[in-house]
Amino acid sequence: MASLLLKNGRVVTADSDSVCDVLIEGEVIVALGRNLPVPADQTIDCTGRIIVPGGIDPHVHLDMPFMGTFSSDTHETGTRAALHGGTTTVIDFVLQKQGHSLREALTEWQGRATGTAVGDYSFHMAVTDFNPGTKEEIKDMVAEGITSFKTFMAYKGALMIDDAQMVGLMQEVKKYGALVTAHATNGDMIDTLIAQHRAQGKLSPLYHYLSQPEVTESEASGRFADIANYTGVNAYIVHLTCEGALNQVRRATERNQRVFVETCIQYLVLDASLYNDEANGAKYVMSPPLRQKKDQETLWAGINQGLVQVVGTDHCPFMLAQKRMGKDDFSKIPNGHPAIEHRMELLFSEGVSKGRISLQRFVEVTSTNAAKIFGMFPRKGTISIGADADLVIIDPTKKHTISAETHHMNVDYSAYEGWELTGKIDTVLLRGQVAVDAGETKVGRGYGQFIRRGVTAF
Ligand code: DUC
Ligand code: ZN
Ligand code: ZN
Ligand code: ZN
Repeated sequence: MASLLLKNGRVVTADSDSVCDVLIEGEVIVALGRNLPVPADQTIDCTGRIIVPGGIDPHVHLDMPFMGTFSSDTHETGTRAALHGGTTTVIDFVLQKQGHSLREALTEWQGRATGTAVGDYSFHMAVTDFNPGTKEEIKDMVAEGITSFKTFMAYKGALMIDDAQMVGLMQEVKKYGALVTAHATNGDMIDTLIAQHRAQGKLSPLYHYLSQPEVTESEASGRFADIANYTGVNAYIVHLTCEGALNQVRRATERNQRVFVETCIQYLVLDASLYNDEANGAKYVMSPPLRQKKDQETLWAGINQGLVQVVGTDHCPFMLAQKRMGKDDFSKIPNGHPAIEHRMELLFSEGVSKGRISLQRFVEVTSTNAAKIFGMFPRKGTISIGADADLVIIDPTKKHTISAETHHMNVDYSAYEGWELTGKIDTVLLRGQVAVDAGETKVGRGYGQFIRRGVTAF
């Protein structure tokens, strides 16, 4: 079996931080320690560099049918771009079609990802039509290693479920110790505001933002937490963006409930002033929309308070030509923004390098917490003997600039064009293989494996 030795790096996990060597045999880590006296087939000198667990992005939409088109990254291009940014595992969303079974949807998504993904992947099952047939299928999905069930409280007519379905789904999912996640925004209220703005001829991207005020998210977040508390199911709010919503989670903790919270990198570093630029606003049309500076401060604080456990991306890229579908009407702009490649470097630069979060928090929110919440720990999410050798080697002082000219995502703009970052990912290992080195991809189409998950152990 091929062996690989990482010499003398600063190895950081959620609960340790020390300079040591990491020995890998085949796909897994077999030894950790100072000056390991082993001859290996290959050695990488990591002196002066940081080694963290491979990133896990639990919120990506690859090749997803949405708003009359498909997100532009496939499982191949999206997972390859993820690897370039240190994310070795992604969790993508399978969407049940209303009136159809979960199994049908899963088969369709397996057809897209199997043999094409470059990085490791798993699936959440988005339940868009909870009926007696779906209820029977929950157990079946858990047996497939799909242990998280996504709900949309918005996008009525396509994805949204109502509260009656939410209660039923939670009661069923709880039986298996699995997790219910939510896009927690009030779909009826948003649809009303969209209709009002359109009727008034208010059609620019700014009105996307103004159709989803903070209350639409805080109300739904509170409602989701309340129903989850009643049913006792493990609950997780995806892409939480704002102070009002986080305060609903804070309120839930006062009755000793735990609601997991994910935010996404864009909500930490971008704000709603971008919607004032009519020409470029569509690039930032996503749901929920970007918020205010005060919300960014709330989210950074939430990370440090342990209330926000995960930083994902909601990666859902669309080409500029797709974004132009909504050039005369914000409600027709496909919602989503590209970030799968830059989540870790952006968080490292804006968070760790700028002193907002510690390196260990960085590891927790980019990898370890997602591994625990989504049932992949300790195979994924840490650096320990027996774990998959998914490792990221970072030069903490190297500077580089983000550009669509050099990124690997299949999208013709960058939401972060020209941003200069401090800290660069030099090398990425996935299951013991050098997957990316010095900007080159070293593993091919189909290297990525489906990761069968267990239940939450956090
Ligand atoms: N929000 C987005 O911006 N895109 C995909 C789905 C979603 O909820
Ligand atoms: Zn069918
Ligand atoms: Zn969403
Ligand atoms: Zn999403």
